[in-house]
Amino acid sequence: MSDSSSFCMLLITIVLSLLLSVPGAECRRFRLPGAEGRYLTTEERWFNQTLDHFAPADHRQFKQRYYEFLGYVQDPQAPIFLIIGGEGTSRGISNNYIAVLAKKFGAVILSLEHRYYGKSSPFKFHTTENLRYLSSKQALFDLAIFRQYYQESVNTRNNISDTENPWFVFGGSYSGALSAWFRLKFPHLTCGSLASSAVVQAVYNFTDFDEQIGESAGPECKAVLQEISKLVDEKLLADPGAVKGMFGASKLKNDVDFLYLLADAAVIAFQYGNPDRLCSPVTEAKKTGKDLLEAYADYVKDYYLGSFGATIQTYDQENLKNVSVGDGSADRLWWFQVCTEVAYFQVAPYNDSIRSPRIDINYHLDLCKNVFGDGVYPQVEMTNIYYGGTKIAGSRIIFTNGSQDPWRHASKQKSSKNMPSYTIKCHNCGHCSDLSGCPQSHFNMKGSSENCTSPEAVEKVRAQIIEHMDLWLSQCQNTGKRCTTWLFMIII
Ligand SMILES: *[C@@H]1O[C@H](CO)[C@@H](O)[C@H](O)[C@H]1NC(C)=O
Ligand SMILES: *[C@@H]1O[C@H](CO)[C@@H](O)[C@H](O)[C@H]1NC(C)=O
Ligand SMILES: *[C@@H]1O[C@H](CO)[C@@H](O)[C@H](O)[C@H]1NC(C)=O
Ligand SMILES: *[C@@H]1O[C@H](CO)[C@@H](O)[C@H](O)[C@H]1NC(C)=O
Ligand SMILES: *[C@@H]1O[C@H](CO)[C@@H](O)[C@H](O)[C@H]1NC(C)=O
Ligand SMILES: *[C@@H]1O[C@H](CO)[C@@H](O)[C@H](O)[C@H]1NC(C)=O
Ligand SMILES: CC(=O)N[C@H]1CO[C@H](CO)[C@@H](O)[C@@H]1O
Repeated sequence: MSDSSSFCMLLITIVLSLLLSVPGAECRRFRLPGAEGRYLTTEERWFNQTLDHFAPADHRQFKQRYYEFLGYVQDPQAPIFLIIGGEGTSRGISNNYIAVLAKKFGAVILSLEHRYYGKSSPFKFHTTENLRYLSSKQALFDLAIFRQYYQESVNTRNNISDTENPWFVFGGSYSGALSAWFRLKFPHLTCGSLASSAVVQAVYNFTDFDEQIGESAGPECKAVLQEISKLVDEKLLADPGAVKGMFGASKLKNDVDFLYLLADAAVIAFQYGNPDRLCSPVTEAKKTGKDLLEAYADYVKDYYLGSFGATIQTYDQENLKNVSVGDGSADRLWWFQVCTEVAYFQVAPYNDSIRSPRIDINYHLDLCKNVFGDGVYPQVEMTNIYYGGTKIAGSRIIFTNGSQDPWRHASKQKSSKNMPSYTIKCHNCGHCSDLSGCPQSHFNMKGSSENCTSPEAVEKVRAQIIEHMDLWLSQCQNTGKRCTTWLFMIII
């Protein structure tokens, strides 16, 4: 780097740190409560997308939804931030930490809904046959085609050709993996990637998941959770109706569906940064000799099924068989991706598990078969061969993970050349805390870290994200122009 460009970088860095305020991608495995008014835009736009990118003779298309926000743009050469939609409905561009970054870099923000989810479904019915174009590979190609289309339309608008804006892609969780994979498979189409809590490693037998819950809970809470699990297992054998009734889950015919609900209810406290909401009442009940099952049932009903917004149907295999397209479709769609590509089967470890040992590999395989039919099986090895798993050979990808998040064991947790990895360590740092704060929520405007037990831990990683983005974007910018633009912006 020349002296003048270092000086330029220094100036930019100073200005950026002055402009710094605080923290989002869709980063969720479960529905979060509605968040009206928390979006930069919810104005829908549509794009004609190819249904099957791998069959040149098939010209079928479908309408894919996207969002566009231009409110921070000052310059036609502005970076373009593409937020990758994940396994849920995409309702707009959230006002999370990505918005903060976009403002800082004067970027265009785009967000493309994932095929099949929300309003971007190619079909009226999600039969197994119709789901065959639902895969991460097709989704990455969607992003590439969309990116080309948008760049061309920008050039047409500006009456220029042969110019490319620097693109940067973002995602969290599954879409965090897509963000890393997009940079890997289409490096010429994006300058860099932020892959927050990115589950890049497909895992068949995901025992680390339950083990992390134990670690995040700490020995005291873990022991109580284990005791609760044993009690539920015993009661389930003696009187399944009674114990399901306690949790308001009588609808669940399959006992293990019910056990999965109870396991997830505990997971979510740690994944989304609310550990004390679970551990305080159950350890208190243990100390005071109160009924442990009742204490847990209260937590599940008040918090998990209550304010958090999870539903019983999500766990009901009968409901997962419903092929109608509707609000609940995401559950079936995500299970299809799980059952074909990535597994992440959250099984009980052989020893010392928190969840019931009845949640095993066979439960998952039976679910895949029951819900989608014979022959649906996760091609975990193929997925890891195709993308590289944690040995992904990409560049300019930032990986972040939250210390308490069980999903981090499917992420890349070690830095390597040109792919820095950061762990945000704090008592309630979970899934995508870098983008959405703690407890992780769309309600944290600009991704505020104020309620993280260590906001400094979050801000430190954010400062590192900015440093990498700044360097990479400047490397991708057409020579020289950028610094002038920034200086110009400082003056005004
Ligand atoms: C998308 O396709 C439809 C039907 O073929 C067509 O009417 C529409 O103009 C297309 N939209 C765009 C943006 O190309
Ligand atoms: C675009 O550029 C062409 C060629 O330079 C010129 O003739 C035309 O008027 C321009 N159009 C607009 C809208 O600027
Ligand atoms: C799953 O992994 C655990 C721990 O690594 C191991 O004990 C168990 O045998 C594995 N189960 C299967 C079905 O591969
Ligand atoms: C299937 O899903 C649709 C759309 O969400 C819903 O209207 C319908 O009631 C469901 N069918 C059953 C049997 O639950
Ligand atoms: C099972 O877990 C307990 C508690 O962590 C440990 O003390 C014990 O050694 C483990 N047993 C085996 C066979 O790994
Ligand atoms: C942090 O917690 C306080 C107290 O519960 C609450 O009033 C505030 O809105 C929270 N901040 C964020 C960003 O969620
Ligand atoms: C880059 C980084 O800090 N990675 C850490 C992620 O978490 C694992 C498990 O705690 C650590 O071993 C890594 O060092």
